[in-house]
Amino acid sequence: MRVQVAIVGGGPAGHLLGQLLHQAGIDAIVIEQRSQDYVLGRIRAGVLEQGTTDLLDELGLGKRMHREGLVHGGFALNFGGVQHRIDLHQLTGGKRVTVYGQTELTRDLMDARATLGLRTVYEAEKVSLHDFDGVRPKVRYLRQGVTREIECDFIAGCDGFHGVSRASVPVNALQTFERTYPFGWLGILSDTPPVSPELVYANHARGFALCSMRSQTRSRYYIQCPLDDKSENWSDDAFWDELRLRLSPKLAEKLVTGPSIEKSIAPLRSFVAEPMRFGRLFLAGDAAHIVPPTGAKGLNLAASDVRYLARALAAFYAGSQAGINAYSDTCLRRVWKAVRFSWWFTSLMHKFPEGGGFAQKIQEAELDYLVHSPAAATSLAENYVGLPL
Ligand code: RFL
Ligand code: PHB
Repeated sequence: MRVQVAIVGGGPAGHLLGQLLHQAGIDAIVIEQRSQDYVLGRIRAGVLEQGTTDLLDELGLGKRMHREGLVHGGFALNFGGVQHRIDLHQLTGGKRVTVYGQTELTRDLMDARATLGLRTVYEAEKVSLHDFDGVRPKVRYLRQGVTREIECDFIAGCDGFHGVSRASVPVNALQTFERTYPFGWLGILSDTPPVSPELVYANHARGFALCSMRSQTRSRYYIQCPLDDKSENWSDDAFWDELRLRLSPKLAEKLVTGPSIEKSIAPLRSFVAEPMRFGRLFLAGDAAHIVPPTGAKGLNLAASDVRYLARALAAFYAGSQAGINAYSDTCLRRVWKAVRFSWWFTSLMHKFPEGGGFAQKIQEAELDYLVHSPAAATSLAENYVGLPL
């Protein structure tokens, strides 16, 4: 089989790119190693920047998001027993974020792909990438015992942090930058009303906590936990008790608890691979970079990467190589700013085992500065809603 672009990975990056390429009249196939249900079963991001919601609108896929998503003009910082609101809308001249789960966004993209009759291969095994240093790259995979080969002009590596795309680039052609953090996030999903109408990020001597949501009746909560912890070690009651301890008493009082419908631990990491292009292979989304979830940037970065990539490929087919040549540098300028912000917000909000009293005092001073200095709050707000594309 022959296509113009083979997209490896059917997460949000791969599916968004598929839709953008279709809109540009470029023929693509999505090759995903898991089943559709498995991909939709992963509970991940919740907050979309305006640039991401605009992208969905440009694709004509924003209808359900506008109906069911929750538009937020602010969020809260909870520390020292008190809650402070960061007014995103006012501080950024009218910008907002939308709470709409990654699962829902991916479902909308999958449905659109199916309706348009665009090709997606699920449960592709042993996916491998070939000849992308030349002009006729190939992707091979095994499906139902048969090996298939797809010949293409370009490969888009949208297969996440553990995928095969980045791993296929010769090691000496990539430079990687990494920071791991000495803790993880234990997350819980429950069919209970959110404790607050807007997200709450809490800094507490016992560790970070985040109150988020998926709808008016479904909540998503996280607490910082040790890296070697296991979700099985946490009963629902133990989770709720610990969360309550990390929130101001007034907020803790309002917490409605119930059985968890999902509970899992995610490690935190900052990682960037440079450049994001090798020959005719382009890396996009988590395949190229990871940020800790504190700034809610990962999915949004994946969306901005594929937006640049789709434009670059459209320009290529219209006769210009300028876009594909600039792809990596253009993405990385934005990526590094999000990496910086996510690292900074993570450092500000978490308890670091090695930090001690000094680190705690510095965090308290910075939080106090943030909520009393419009200049500091504006910097936080403009990064949170998303830097310009
Ligand atoms: P994904 O979502 O990992 O999708 C990659 C897809 O590739 C498939 N794959 C392969 N396919 C073929 N062959 C192979 N060899 C393959 N290997 C892997 C995988 O099965 C998968 O389907 O990457 P993508 O598309 O780049 O999307 C990135 C986002 O998923 C990620 O950045 C966000 O979820 C990060 N994130 C958040 N981002 C936000 O913007 N806002 C948030 O509020 C937010 N919260 C979060 C998050 C991530 C979290 N976790 C669990 C890491 C909260 C959490 C807890
Ligand atoms: C989420 O709802 O899953 C979520 C929200 C904000 C974050 C991270 C995760 O910063």
